[in-house]
Amino acid sequence: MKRPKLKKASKRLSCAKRYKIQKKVREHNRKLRKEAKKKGVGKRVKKDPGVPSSAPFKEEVLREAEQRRLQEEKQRKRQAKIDERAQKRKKEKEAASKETEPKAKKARQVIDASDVVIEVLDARDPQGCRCPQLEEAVLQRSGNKKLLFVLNKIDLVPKENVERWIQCLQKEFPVLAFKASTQIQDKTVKRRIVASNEVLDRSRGAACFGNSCLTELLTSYAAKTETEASLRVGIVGFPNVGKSSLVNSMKGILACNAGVKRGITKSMQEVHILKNVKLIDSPGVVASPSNPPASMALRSLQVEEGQESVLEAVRTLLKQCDKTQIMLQYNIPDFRNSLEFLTLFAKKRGYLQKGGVANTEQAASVFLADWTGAKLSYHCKAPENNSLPSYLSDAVVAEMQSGWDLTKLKMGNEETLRGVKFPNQASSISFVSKGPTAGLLNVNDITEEKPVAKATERETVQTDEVQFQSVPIDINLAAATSDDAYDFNTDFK
Ligand SMILES: Nc1nc2c(ncn2[C@@H]2O[C@H](COP(=O)(O)OP(=O)(O)OP(=O)(O)O)[C@@H](O)[C@H]2O)c(=O)[nH]1
Ligand SMILES: [Mg+2]
Repeated sequence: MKRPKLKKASKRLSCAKRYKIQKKVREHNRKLRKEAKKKGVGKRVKKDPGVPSSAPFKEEVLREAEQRRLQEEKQRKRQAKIDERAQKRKKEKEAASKETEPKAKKARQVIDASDVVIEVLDARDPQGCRCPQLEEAVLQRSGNKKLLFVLNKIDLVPKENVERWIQCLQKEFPVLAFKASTQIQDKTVKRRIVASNEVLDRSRGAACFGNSCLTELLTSYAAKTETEASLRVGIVGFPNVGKSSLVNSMKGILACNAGVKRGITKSMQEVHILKNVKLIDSPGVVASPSNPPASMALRSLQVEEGQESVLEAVRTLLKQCDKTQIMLQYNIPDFRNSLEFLTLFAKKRGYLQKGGVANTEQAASVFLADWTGAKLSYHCKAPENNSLPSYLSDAVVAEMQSGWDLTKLKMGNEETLRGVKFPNQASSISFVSKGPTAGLLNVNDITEEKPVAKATERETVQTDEVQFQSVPIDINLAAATSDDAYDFNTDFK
């Protein structure tokens, strides 16, 4: 209000207005405090009073405090690094599970990166582990690449069978018999496991055979190549044939992750085994969906990726073998179909769900793991006179055999066969191989082959059913329960 005779109006407020403003400010501050409390912002941290100058041992106390601070900082940094690495691993895992195309590419990458390609074959079904596309790709690549077969897991096959397979396969490529060590657990300490060491060899799995022969072969080949760079040896093959175990056995330490689960190796990994030789471990070759269901059950990652039920895979496998041998191997009574087999197997092993119901899914996973893992002994008959595949000619065979010290290889194989403890024929299941398994090496194959594959697969399933069943039926075993009404006699003759 402007008073007369004065230039400026007074700034004085009326008391009511002043009190009103003060009240508003109080309310506002209270609101801020309340919000801060809600967010968890605590009270102001008390200032460190420090060490008074008059305190005795002031220097020591300060030094101790400084050390504690440094230690805490170190701990924080370490934790941050661990978190960062975990995050990175998680991202890589997610990326690997998403990408399907590069998986097919990786086999080609390994071939391109190698001077020598080792195709690892499971001795229980060597023909089934061969991938014609991969072999052809090696032969087509420039640079005089060599292909070598390694017959792994020979300890799970009768001796005569291994010998026959070596004779059969060496008509095409040089073959080396191998038994990888399945008990290398140490990532740092190199502990060569010697076969004659009775203490270590008690469990059979620890010993490794064929590694010295392979080392000698590769070193002598590396010496012949006259290049300064080390010899690159690509290890390829279908999942679970023992590629990583072979690398570990050659190195003597756990250099690559290996295990019963299929598809453990997700990327290429280089491992120096000698000064001039390095091995390249690789993920398993992707099996084409056009393969017969039995080959897919053993070689593909369909079950792991959830594209096929384990029960269906077991059903397919059981059809390929003799029922009596399965009964003897698993020590279970007669069964009429795969579901009954799995129920008996689950009860025998104690795989039970709530209420004592047999967990057939778990039983099926264990059964499948037996067939590709390190335990079950089964074998396929080697063909008497096998003709060369279309991509091989006598000249190519001679070229592939040249450069290797074949007498040394023969002697090495004989020594390996003398050392390994083989199962006898009677305790090994005889299995009917479905022949070489087609693999996907090109990204284009995946998109091109899928529709055709589906049709072929259906056809194959149908022919299987005609062969093994009196009436073709379509049973979804995954959904079947114990009281599902279907003809039990249709599965087995
Ligand atoms: N009994 C026996 N088991 C073996 C032998 N070699 C490998 N295994 C087992 O076979 C399983 C598969 O071995 P891996 O070395 O992981 O096979 P991989 O080919 O690298 O498999 P992916 O990385 O999934 O492609 C493991 O359980 C090994 O213990 C062998 O010579 N004898
Ligand atoms: Mg591996």
